[in-house]
Amino acid sequence: MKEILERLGIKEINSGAYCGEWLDTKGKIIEVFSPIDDSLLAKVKSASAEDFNTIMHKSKEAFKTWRMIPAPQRGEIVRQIGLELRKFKGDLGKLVTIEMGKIFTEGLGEVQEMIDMADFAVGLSRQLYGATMPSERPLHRMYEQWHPLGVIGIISAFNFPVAVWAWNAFIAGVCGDTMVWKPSSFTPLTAIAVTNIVHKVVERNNIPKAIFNLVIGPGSDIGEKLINDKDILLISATGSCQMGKRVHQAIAKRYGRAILELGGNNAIIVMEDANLELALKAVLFGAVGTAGQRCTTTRRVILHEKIFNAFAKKLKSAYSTIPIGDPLDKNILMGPLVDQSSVIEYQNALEKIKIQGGEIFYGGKVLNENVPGKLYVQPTIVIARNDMPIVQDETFAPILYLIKMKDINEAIALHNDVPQGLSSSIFTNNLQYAEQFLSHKGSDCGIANVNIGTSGAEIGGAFGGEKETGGGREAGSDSWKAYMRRQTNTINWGKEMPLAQGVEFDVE
Ligand code: UN1
Repeated sequence: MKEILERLGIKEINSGAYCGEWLDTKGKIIEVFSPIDDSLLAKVKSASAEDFNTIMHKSKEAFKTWRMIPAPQRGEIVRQIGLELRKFKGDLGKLVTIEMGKIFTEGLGEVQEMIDMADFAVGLSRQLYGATMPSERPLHRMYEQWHPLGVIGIISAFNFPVAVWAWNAFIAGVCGDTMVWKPSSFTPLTAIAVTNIVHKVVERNNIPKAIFNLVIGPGSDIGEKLINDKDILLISATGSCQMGKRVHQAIAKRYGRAILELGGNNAIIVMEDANLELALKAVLFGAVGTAGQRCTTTRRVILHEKIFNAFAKKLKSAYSTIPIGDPLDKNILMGPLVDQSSVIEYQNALEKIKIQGGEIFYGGKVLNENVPGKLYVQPTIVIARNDMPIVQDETFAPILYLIKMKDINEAIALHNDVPQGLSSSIFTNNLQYAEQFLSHKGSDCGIANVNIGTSGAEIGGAFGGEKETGGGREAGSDSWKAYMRRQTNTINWGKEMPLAQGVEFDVE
């Protein structure tokens, strides 16, 4: 453990501000504890207002040079970061597990997601295409080009402490932006480790140093500065719907741009003809994986009445065999929640479930035996109705609601009847059901799958969702466009001055 921290450059007390160099920060000390056993991992001296200003200043200066470096050369820097990440995959994956509690295979998967993102961004650095469109005027050429935007802000959550940064940072990097990253206060060490890896690459290349910057501090202080700074032209924020609303309002006030990736209330519909074994596997990973702390976690299973009892029974018996404990142990499938407030949220949700008429079908207890710490809970199955207020909310814990339906129309109606719209899926072998689910009158989510679960999306697609999920898209496809400034250019290479739409304005 000590060696891992050392290899990743984590000291006993770490600076919480980086802009090409680590600043001698002046803010409050954050103590970082492992949710596994409550042990103290290290301390971070958070950034002060002055440190934040230094970062902003350097970041804006760096942008002036970085934007003029050809995109494929910017891609080369991201390629080198990807190579370094490959070297540190084991250590960084382990630190993810130690700092936020997901099981080690998921910690490794998260670093792999960063590596995949780096590869994607390197290719993208040669494909920032703009379109050419026919001008309606003779001897005119019209086209669009994409310019770097400026300094962008990245606010990431504890549950994907490094991958979500990579989604944003590698795309923004090849797009020619510089950036300021504010990680969750639960997971500053992985952010410092990643920044140390980036630093190696920045140091050995002849590029401005303050491209991939980091600022650590409380949301109420540093977070507020970030979202209100008019020089940050885009904020990409991941977190709860409440946080997103605050961020969005602050950004709207100053005409900034936002990519919001907020809460989900993801459901799997299981039709009467579905392969139940397949559906069971997907529900288990979706609901129990990462201890229910993904934005893509499966929170509702909408079951056809004909298979409701059979599926619920199978699920219950699978839940009873899930090994819970130290997430570094490879036999364990579910680790702890991230902190005490999450455990309290889990307990409060269970109280509300009872009051609102839900039936706790399995689980519902905080574990205090045979686990190494205080943050372990039982994954929980609840038989519920979709319109219960608690079901409409995202509780960031492993609580799964089973909801009964009688046909595909009711299934889709229930599915869409929540405020959030991130990820969704249907299990069926019936082509008509599947296509209806994917059609304009089907799932209203940003992600809709057939015969695979709601979580664990690949980076190649655009990631994000609708309604209170915030509408942003990150990672693959053409998500990069939000990180750039589109410019439409029309060039007259003739000797006349014709006007568009046939307007005549000739002075005699
Ligand atoms: C998140 O929980 O914020 O699709 C992101 C998934 C992961 C990303 C989740 N690739 O579950």
